[in-house]
Amino acid sequence: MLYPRENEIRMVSDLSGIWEFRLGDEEEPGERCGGLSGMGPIAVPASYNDQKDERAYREHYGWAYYRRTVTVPACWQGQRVVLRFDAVAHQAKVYINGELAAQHKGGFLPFELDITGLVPAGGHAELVVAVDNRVGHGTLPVGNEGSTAFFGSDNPGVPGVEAAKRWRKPKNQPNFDFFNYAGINRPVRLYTTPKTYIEDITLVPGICGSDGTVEYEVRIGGEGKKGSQERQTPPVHVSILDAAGNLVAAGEGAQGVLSVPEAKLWWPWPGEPYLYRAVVACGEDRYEQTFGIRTVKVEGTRFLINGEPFYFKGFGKHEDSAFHGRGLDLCLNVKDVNLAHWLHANSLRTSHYPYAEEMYDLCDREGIVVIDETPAVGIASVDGLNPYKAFPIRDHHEQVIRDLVSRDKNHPCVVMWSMGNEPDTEHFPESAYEYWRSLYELTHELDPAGRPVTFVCCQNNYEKDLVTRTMDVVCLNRYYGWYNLSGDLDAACYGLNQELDFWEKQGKPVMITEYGADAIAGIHECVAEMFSEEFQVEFYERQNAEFDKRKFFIGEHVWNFADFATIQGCMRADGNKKGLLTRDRRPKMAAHYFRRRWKGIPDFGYKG
Ligand code: GCB
Repeated sequence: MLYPRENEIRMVSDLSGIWEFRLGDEEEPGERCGGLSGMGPIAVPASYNDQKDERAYREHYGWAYYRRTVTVPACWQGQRVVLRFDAVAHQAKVYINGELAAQHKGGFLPFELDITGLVPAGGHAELVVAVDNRVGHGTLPVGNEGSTAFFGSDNPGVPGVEAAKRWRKPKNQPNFDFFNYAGINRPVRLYTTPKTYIEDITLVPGICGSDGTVEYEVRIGGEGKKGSQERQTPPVHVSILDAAGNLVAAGEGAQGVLSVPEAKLWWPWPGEPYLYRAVVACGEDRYEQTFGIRTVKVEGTRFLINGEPFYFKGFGKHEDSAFHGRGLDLCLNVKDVNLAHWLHANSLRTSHYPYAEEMYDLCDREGIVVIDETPAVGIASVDGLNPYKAFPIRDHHEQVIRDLVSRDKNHPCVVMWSMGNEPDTEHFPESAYEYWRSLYELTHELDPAGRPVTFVCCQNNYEKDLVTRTMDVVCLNRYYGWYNLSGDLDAACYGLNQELDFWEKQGKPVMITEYGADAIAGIHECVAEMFSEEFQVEFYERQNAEFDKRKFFIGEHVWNFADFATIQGCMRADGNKKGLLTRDRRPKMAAHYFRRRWKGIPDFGYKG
C-alpha cells in the first residue's frame, strides 16, 4: 500500500488533532454506531492509556470510541477520496454517519477505505472509530486469554487461583513484555487520487558492473484498471531521478527493467545512503517513490550488503514514550536515529511489530539497516497447549506478512524480514517446523527483492528446536547471566560458548538479536551485581569478548535501546530497565561502553 504523499495531483488532509473519546466495554458495536455521549478530549495520534491519570484508561479492556467530523473540501470534486489509518491497535471498526464502513484487525499496519461515495465534495460527515484493545489467542501479539499464569501474576496451581479467577474482572494478559498501548497510534489522513490511479509500485534494485538496474512493476486501480470495462488503462511512464533531480533512466509500460548508468549505491551510515526517486505517471496521476540501489544476500556464514560482509551493530527497540505511549512521535524518531549515530550503531530490529512508515523513511535517509518484524510475539504455550494447534492465528499471521511486505518492500533500509519473536520451538518442534517453514516460504514468494527471512528464537533447548536452524540467518535472543545463571558471568560465558559450538556446526550466519541486563540508572557498585550500571557493562564486555572469537557470528543487537513501559509485575520496577538509555534518552554507562566498542568495529569485513 502506497504512503499518502501530496504532490501536484494528489492532496492530503491530516486529521491529527484533538478528537472526542470515551471508553466502552466488551460489547462489540454492530452495523450502526452513533449518538455517543459522555465524550472527552483525546490526542490523535497517540495511545489513549496515559493521556488521563485514571486506572480505567491505563487498564482498559475492550472497546473505546473516537469521534470527529470530517470535511471533504469542495475543490476535491471529481477526485477519488480515501480515508487512511496508519495503525489502530488492535482492532478497528470505522463508522461514517453512523454506518459501518470498514473494519480491520491488527494494530501495526495501515488500512484504508474509499469514501468518495460516502462523503460528497463540500460535505461533512461524522467519523466514529471503535477500537478494541483486547489480545488473545487469535491476535498478534498474543494474549493469554482465560489464563491465570501470565507475566507477573499468579502461578497455576497456587491456592487461591480459582478464587482469583472468580473475583478478578477480565483484563488483558499479554504474552509479551511491552505495555499493551492502544488506540489510534498513528496518523489518520484523507487523500485524493484521480479516478484512475497508481495503486502500487514495486521496485527491485540490482547491480550490474558499475551500473544499477531497477526492475519495476506498476499496478493501476480504479476506472482504468486492467480488464476494467470503464476505460482503457492509460500508458504508464517511469522516470528515475538522482538525488539532484537529474533524469538518469526512463521507461514506458506497467513493468520493465531500467538501467542506471554509473549508479551510486545505498550504503549504511557512515557510508552514503544514496537515494533515487522513481517518478511514475499514469493518465492524470503521479506518484514519487524513493528507493536505493543496493543488494542483500546471505552467502555461507556471511551477510552481504552490496557484496560486502556486513556486521550488525545495534539494538532492538520499542515505539514507546512518556504520555504518547506507542503513538507516533516524529521528534523522538529523529532523536533516536541521531542517538544510533552517536552510539556508532548501524542497525535496528523493529521489535516486536512493524513501526510507523516515517521511521523507515528516516532509516532509508540516514543509512540505518532494519530487520523488519511482524507483531507475531507470544506464540508460546502457557497452559501446556500446542499454540500451533490451539491458537487460531495462522491466517491472520499470513495476512500480516502480506501487508508488511507490501508496505515496506521498497525501503532500502529493510534488509531482512523477521516473521516473529520468540515462538515456542522446543515443546512442539514438529508443529513449529510446519508453521514457520510454510510462512518462511510464503515470505520468500512475496518479496520480489529476495531479502533473507528469519524469525527470532528464544532461549531454549536448541538441540530439540528443528526450525531455527533452517532460517536464512539464525537470530538468537539469549539471557545467559540474567534470566538463567543469574549474576554468574563465568557460568554464563560457559553456557554461551557451549551453545555457540552447536551453532558453528550449522553453517549459517548467526547473530544475537537480544541479550541484556536490567540496570537502574544511578545504581553503582564497586563489586558489580545485577541491576547496577556496572553489572550491565560487565555483562556485555564478557559476552562480546566471546562473540568476537566466532567468525560465523555476524552481529550484536543489545536489548534494549532504551528503557520502556511494560505490564506491572514482580520482575519489573517501573518498566523494563534493559535500555542502554533511560526512557527519556539519557545514557547509562553501557551506552558509553558501546559507543567506544562500536566505533572500533567496522561495518564491513569485521570477521574477514
Ligand atoms: C525477551 C523478549 C523481550 C523482553 C526481554 C526481557 O526475550 O523478546 O520482549 O522484553 O526478553 O527483557 O525480558
